[in-house]
Amino acid sequence: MREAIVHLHPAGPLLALVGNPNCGKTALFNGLTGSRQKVANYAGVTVERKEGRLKTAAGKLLRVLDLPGTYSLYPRSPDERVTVDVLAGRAQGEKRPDLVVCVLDATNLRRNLRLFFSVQRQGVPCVVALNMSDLAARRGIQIDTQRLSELLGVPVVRTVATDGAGLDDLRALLDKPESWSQGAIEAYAAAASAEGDDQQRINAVLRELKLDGLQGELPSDKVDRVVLHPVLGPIILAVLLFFLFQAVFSWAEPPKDLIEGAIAWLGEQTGNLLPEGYFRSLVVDGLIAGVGSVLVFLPQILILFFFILILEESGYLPRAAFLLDRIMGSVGLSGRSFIPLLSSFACAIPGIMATRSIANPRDRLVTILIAPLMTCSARLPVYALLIGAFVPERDVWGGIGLQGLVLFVLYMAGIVAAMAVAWVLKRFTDSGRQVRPLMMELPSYHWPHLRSIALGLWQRTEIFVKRVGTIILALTLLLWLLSSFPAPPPGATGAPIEYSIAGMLGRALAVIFEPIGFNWQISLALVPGLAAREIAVSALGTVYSLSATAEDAAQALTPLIVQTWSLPTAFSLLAWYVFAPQCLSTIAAVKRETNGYKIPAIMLAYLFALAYLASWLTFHISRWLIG
Ligand SMILES: Nc1nc2c(ncn2[C@@H]2O[C@H](COP(=O)(O)OP(=O)(O)OP(=O)(O)O)[C@@H](O)[C@H]2O)c(=O)[nH]1
Ligand SMILES: [Mg+2]
Repeated sequence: MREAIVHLHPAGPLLALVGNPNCGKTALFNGLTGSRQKVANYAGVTVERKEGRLKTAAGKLLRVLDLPGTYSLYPRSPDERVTVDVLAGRAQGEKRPDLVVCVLDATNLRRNLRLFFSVQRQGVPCVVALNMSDLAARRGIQIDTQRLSELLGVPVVRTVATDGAGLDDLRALLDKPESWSQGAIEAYAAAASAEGDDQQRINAVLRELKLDGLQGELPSDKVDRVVLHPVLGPIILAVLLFFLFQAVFSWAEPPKDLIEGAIAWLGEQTGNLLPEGYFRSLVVDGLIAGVGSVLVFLPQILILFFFILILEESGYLPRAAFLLDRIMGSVGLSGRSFIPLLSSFACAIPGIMATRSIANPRDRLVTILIAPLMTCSARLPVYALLIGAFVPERDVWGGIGLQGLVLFVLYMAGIVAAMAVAWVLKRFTDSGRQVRPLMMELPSYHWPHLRSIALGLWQRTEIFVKRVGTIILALTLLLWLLSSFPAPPPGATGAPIEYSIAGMLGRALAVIFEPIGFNWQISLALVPGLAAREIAVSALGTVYSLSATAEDAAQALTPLIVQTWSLPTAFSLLAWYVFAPQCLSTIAAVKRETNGYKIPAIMLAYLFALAYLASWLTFHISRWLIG
């Protein structure tokens, strides 16, 4: 065990952050390394190893690993395995850490110390970051860090990861390897002791620190009596979600109008400035009409994320998982799947990654298969465009807008379909019938920090604008190219696009999509939409801008589709977007997570079949109803 004593190599030692889920490891990691990894108030946010760099007070460079949280060194889920493997030096392409910063939640030492002793027994040098010390202090929990350090045999630093308190002390500690190696020697002695003795040691530590009598009601318990109430709880959840969808439409209106106006003005000015020709068409029809039509939806996306961020930070999400556990149980899932599914509202890919915290392999697979049915934020521009164009802006009842209601229904359609698919899958798998009680930690409620919400929204804006500026721009321009060439023969009538490659492709595809009510422009727009769903909007922007014959070329997209599409066509396209696997990166993520082509192939097939069926039904039923 002598080799456990650390030598600082100039190449840079490796430091790993280890601790229970939700104790603040990632917040600490971000503070130490200046990274911006995701932090949220529920267990299982970090599901893979993340690396960063840190400079100590003396200027030494260290590599730092942020790891998924774990309760013990006996992994039950894929994410916990990552941490255990790194600690044991089994992780691929990674040496065993030279130092572990064991992050302990000061408000819950009893449970957190259990992991600490297991880590110490591994013989890796250890220091303790006593995090959440602000919350502990507020609850009257006073911990004598000096005494704790003596009892554990390792240095203890008090930290508040969210505001950076204690980080300097921690950095200073990293320059003194002689102080942490002491822990390793003690750990050697302790290694002889059995696992079963840990409980006694924990009790002894808590007794010494006079923390053993600590119990009593927490502020969170009071809130939970209302939020987890069997009747009130689900009502609060429903109201919350409903309010969210209303807000997406009503709050977004002013900024959306502003952006729309700016883009229209830009198109007009540029159109007047540039001489007639291909270049003007590229800029006005491709760039401004295409890309601009997606950019308009930024406010709505930000409002959605504003709500998601607040839900994540407050600690409400695991509560919602508990409320829905019964319902999810009836379709063979547990509340465990709730957070991965909710994350899929942002994007299916992080949602699919989040399933790594699900211990049961069958549950994990079913959750992966239904995650794409959750309405991701890339669908929002498509939904918002169609709703804005075809659903009148009026109140249904007492301030509830029809547009928000339709959006709510679309989200619900995805959720209901996901539950139905899970239920069908349950019929085919035996283990789906087992009852698995939900064991999930309820974190204490936190007030969301305004700063981290603002930062989160800023990150979202960056992601969106980057998407618009790269993939959406590139594909829109490609589509413009395909739509403009070859040029129509001299003396041809009609819009030039009809003679182009894109025009021909669109008409060929329309054969497949005609039965569900799509015209050739829509069929064409679906193709680049496979790379990113929103591209369908910019593609329609470009295609329609080019299809417009004479003077009305600079018109916005909405009035154009209102004039040319029937209501059943619009509804059918909405139904298509609820189900269709219009996203290649999701398929790639599923392949990665399931190690093969089988599951992604099954997923593609069932989603396409569902989409076609749903659109066909929607188209024909609404045509029959409308007449
Ligand atoms: N008040 C307070 N909140 C904190 C502190 N450290 C972290 N938090 C909050 O605690 C929650 C959990 O923080 P994370 O950094 O995501 O926790 P984690 O240990 O990485 O969690 P997993 O990745 O799920 O294992 C977030 O809401 C943070 O904002 C702290 O010292 N004080
Ligand atoms: Mg984390």
